[in-house]
Amino acid sequence: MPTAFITGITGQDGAYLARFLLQKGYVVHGGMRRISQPRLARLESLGIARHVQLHEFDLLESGSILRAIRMLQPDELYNLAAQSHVATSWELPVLTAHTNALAVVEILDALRLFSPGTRFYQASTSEMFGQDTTAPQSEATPLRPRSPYGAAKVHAHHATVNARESHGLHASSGILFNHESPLRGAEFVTRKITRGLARLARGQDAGPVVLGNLDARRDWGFAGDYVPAMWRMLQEDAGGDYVIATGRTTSVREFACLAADALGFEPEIIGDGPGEAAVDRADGRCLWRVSPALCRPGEIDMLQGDASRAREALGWAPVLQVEDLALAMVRADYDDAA
Ligand code: NDP
Ligand code: GDR
Repeated sequence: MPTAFITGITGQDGAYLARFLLQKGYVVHGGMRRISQPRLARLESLGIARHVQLHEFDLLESGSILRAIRMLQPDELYNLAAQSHVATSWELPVLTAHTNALAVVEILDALRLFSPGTRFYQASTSEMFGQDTTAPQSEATPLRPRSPYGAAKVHAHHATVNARESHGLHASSGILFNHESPLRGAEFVTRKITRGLARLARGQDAGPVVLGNLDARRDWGFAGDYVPAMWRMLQEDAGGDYVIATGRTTSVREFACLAADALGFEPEIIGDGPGEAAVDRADGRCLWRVSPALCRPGEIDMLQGDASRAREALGWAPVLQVEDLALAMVRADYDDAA
């Protein structure tokens, strides 16, 4: 049976990828960092916590990386672990650079020395493109990151490409645009919206959802559609770089309206700029409002991906559209809020 090692297995993508690989017959190992209370909720919600082999692992500890690679020598290694919250990266730029860039260099070096036959996947991101790019963005679009998070991911992306070109490693960089699900971390904007509005719909005294830049546009897909693309990259004869995206772009405001509609609210936008809010036409309740404190020091106005290469070379295409995604997320949060 093929073996895979997933860093970040406790995260959104780690959980979906682990389930996908188990269904394909893999022995799945996962790296989990030591915290006061193990975070197995996502693996448990997919019913797979007891089917994966978990190892104590931290990207900030070189020995941990070396030990995992030497011991397991997996057929495939998916590096999904990261400090993944863009806004936090301005607060914790050094930790972000170490976790998202230097640790990847360490993984690649350990693979070169101790397990050169392992196929490697790096979780790259549309944040690498930054502002003022052409749209839609493809593998050929220049990288101009606009956050410490994006800059660290660019370093890791180039390290992955170099490992492939200099050392012949089977190393791929998946440039994934935003992808969400009911397992999305609560601090990311889609889940913040669906959770907050679901609580309001349940009549809980939750108050409006407080948001930052409502004009930002993102290409939002479903995480469950995106993890098979990671696997497909590693089944190719050689590593490569692939954009994974839906090709559609939606503003934060439009996503909030989709989620509100799905819950039976009738949102009406009032005010503008920092004074913008949305109220429910039915009962005048405030659904969301803006707080300038949540706007970022550097924003990317618009991301929209061109996944033509993945479609042609990997036969990959997304299934869920943003409307289905918003509906699935509010349904799950509405049930949770019961
Ligand atoms: P999550 O935030 O849900 O998961 C991140 C994972 O990384 C968690 O398992 C977390 O562990 C782990 N982790 C963080 N720091 C360390 C560390 N020092 N050592 C070991 N593990 C660590 O992210 P996603 O699942 O959404 O994203 C997966 C990857 O894809 C990330 O690299 C992200 O940057 C990238 N990406 C995500 C996109 C998206 O839209 N979701 C789009 C493009 C790229 P713990 O549970 O202990 O916190
Ligand atoms: P992003 O996702 O930064 O694109 O990174 P996030 O959901 O955090 O923000 C998306 C857009 O929404 C705007 N926004 C808010 N964001 C948050 N988190 N909270 C708010 O209240 C809020 N209000 C408005 C943001 O300014 C931004 O424009 C995600 C992560 O998964 C990364 O790891 C990944 O690399 C990229 O997607 C692609």
